[in-house]
Amino acid sequence: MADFITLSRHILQRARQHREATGDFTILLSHIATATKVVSRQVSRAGLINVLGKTGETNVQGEEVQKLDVIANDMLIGLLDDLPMVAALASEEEDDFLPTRAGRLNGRYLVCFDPLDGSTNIDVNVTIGTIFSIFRRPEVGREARLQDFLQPGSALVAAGYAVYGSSTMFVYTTGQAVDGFTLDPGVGEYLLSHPDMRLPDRAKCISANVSNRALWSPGTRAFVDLVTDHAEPRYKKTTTRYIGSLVADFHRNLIYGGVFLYPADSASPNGKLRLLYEAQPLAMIIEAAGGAASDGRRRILDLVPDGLHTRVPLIIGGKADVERFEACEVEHGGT
Ligand code: AHM
Ligand code: MG
Repeated sequence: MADFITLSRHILQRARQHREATGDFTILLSHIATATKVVSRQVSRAGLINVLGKTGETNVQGEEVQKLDVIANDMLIGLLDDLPMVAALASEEEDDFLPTRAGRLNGRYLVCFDPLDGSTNIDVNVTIGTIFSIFRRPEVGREARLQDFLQPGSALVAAGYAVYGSSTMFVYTTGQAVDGFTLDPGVGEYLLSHPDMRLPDRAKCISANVSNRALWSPGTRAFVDLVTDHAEPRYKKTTTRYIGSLVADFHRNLIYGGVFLYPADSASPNGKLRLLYEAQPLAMIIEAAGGAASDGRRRILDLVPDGLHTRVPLIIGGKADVERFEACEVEHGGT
């Protein structure tokens, strides 16, 4: 254990190897990681927060009982607001972006996050997570503008997530490799446990909400049928797994191999998931791990959001599977 690698040490090593050689970037990532540790602790007490919440509007300390996604959002904003290298934040929980207190004029970075992904699973003790991404902003010396956030995912400097499951893990990439860390609650540190995560080239899992089947395009139905019919060698042993927390479904598929889809459908022609907070960061990670991400026709990382909360269809996982999905849409018809 003498030479275990903590997340901070790892970030520093990676930052030295690549473009982001400043201490600023290391401090920023470390703060995001710290925020996820605090959220992890709150998540592990979720049942107690609910119990206390039911007894009244205030807890034993006399504080207002907040929903966990609000707590996570406030935690990230609170920790990042004080960093001079961060100019502004965009959160899935906020209507507008938030210039920071310390870095609004001269901060070089913009941070986007989904503070607690998988909100419907919070109250039932099922894995949830936090997703984040970091952009460099085009110009410093002025307050951030909406336009600064509307960049393609290919411009991301880093992306990652924390997943609050049987253990808490932190996974991130700066584009070259994807590394995973497990939180040792005794030490209070993320320790490197999954170095250089590569997506296995096998389709062990397919993840989709099949209750939307009637709304899917003929192409989406054809793809899901061909996978679950198990006729082709690649899909002989594929199994269906759907948690309903994107970050948890994604994490499992990254380790086992597979494809996740939340496609366009007749009720939601733009899909459900958000380009800025969910699709872009996970697309950066999957590509760095050897996989692919598409909206059904185009590479996710090439898409430019037209607003902070732009939604996008997402097909993400093995390259062969994402290409197959796209081919099915062409052959059988898209939305
Ligand atoms: P959230 O960010 O509010 O939690 O919503 C996004 C979630 C994803 O985590 C998940 O993949 C999807 O919504 C599940 O949607 P559905 O319940 O329609 O299957
Ligand atoms: Mg989400």
